[in-house]
Amino acid sequence: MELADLGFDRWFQLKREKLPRLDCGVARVTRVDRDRYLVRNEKNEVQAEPTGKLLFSAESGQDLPCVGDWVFVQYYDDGGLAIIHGVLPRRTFLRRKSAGNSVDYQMIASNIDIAFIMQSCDFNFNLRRMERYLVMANEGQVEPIVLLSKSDLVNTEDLEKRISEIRNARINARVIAFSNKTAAGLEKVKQAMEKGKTYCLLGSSGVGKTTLLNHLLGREEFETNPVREKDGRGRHTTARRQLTVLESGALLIDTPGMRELGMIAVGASIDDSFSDIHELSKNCRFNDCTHTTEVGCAILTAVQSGDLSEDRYQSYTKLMKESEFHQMSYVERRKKDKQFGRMIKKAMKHIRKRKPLS
Ligand SMILES: Nc1nc2c(ncn2[C@@H]2O[C@H](COP(=O)(O)OP(=O)(O)OP(=O)(O)O)[C@@H](O)[C@H]2O)c(=O)[nH]1
Ligand SMILES: [Mg+2]
Ligand SMILES: [Zn+2]
Repeated sequence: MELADLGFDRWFQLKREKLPRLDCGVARVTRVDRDRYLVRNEKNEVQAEPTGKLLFSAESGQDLPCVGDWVFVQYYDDGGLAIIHGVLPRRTFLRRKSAGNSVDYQMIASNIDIAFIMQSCDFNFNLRRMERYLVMANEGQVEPIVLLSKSDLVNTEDLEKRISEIRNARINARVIAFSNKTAAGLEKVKQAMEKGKTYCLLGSSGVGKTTLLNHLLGREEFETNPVREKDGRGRHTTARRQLTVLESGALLIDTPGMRELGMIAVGASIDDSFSDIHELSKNCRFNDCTHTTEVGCAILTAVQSGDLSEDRYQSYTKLMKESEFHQMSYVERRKKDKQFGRMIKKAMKHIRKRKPLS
């Protein structure tokens, strides 16, 4: 295997040449398990550890290696152990807001050519969620393809309805419906993948990401589990992100199903995902229009006249609000939280006064 088969192309070659690390080889991170890594080189996959310097100089999680990264390595133990000295620049990335209080990002994967945003045709189908994943891909310069899995669970009519809902929401990404069960559409998924290119599976737990990976591998290598019967939710079977080389030569990263998408991007990429709304906003009377109450707001006018669907308007404002919230510092957030808490308290008092609890 050559590094090119793992996705190392001219772009990375040029980056490498600019960095004076003649004493190091390069390898690709295929798996991260806390501070233990697996990297793959021309010959094999080996355990790897970052240097203390790399660990301590990292200002945030984003500075540490993630799945898909190209890293500078030195080998020990006859090539059985790799020490990671640094991360090559990332061409593209997928990241989300970290859980908890700090204003920080968690890397999901890097150097991805196409993100497969997967939703199953049954309970999991949700346009708002889809939009969030699209924003995430967009922010990291990753091309998205929407995969609708479990097409065997709905009839043709319902499937078409889902697809037209996606189109009505002005989502222009390519959509492929498929079934792991009947293999319908699977050929299209395969055709969308090229040798040496990297793909990442994203989506809720239980939508069938790992089942698809096994299918493309032609063997049941990775664990899958049935969804819960009562609500169709998955059981969070996959615990780690992992890059696998498929028979076809394409590279596929499977990820654990995400609980919620706390990831919110910067305004610019929201505008990209809502380009129709962004266009409208240029006609608002005020430059700093918040598109919520202003007179002369072109977006509100479009909603009123029915040119813009109310649903789409709402998901836009919701995303904007969250994005503003996430970009605030921790202190600002606490303040806002408190203000919000006070507001609720006041409102509750008011309600109780008018309608005494019995
Ligand atoms: N009917 C039907 N079931 C499917 C299909 N694809 C996957 N499943 C089933 O859905 C369940 C969950 O599949 P997984 O592949 O484990 O889901 P996952 O997305 O990897 O979930 P996490 O690893 O938890 O994120 C398994 O029981 C699969 O057999 C499909 O196309 N149709
Ligand atoms: Mg899985
Ligand atoms: Zn406006």
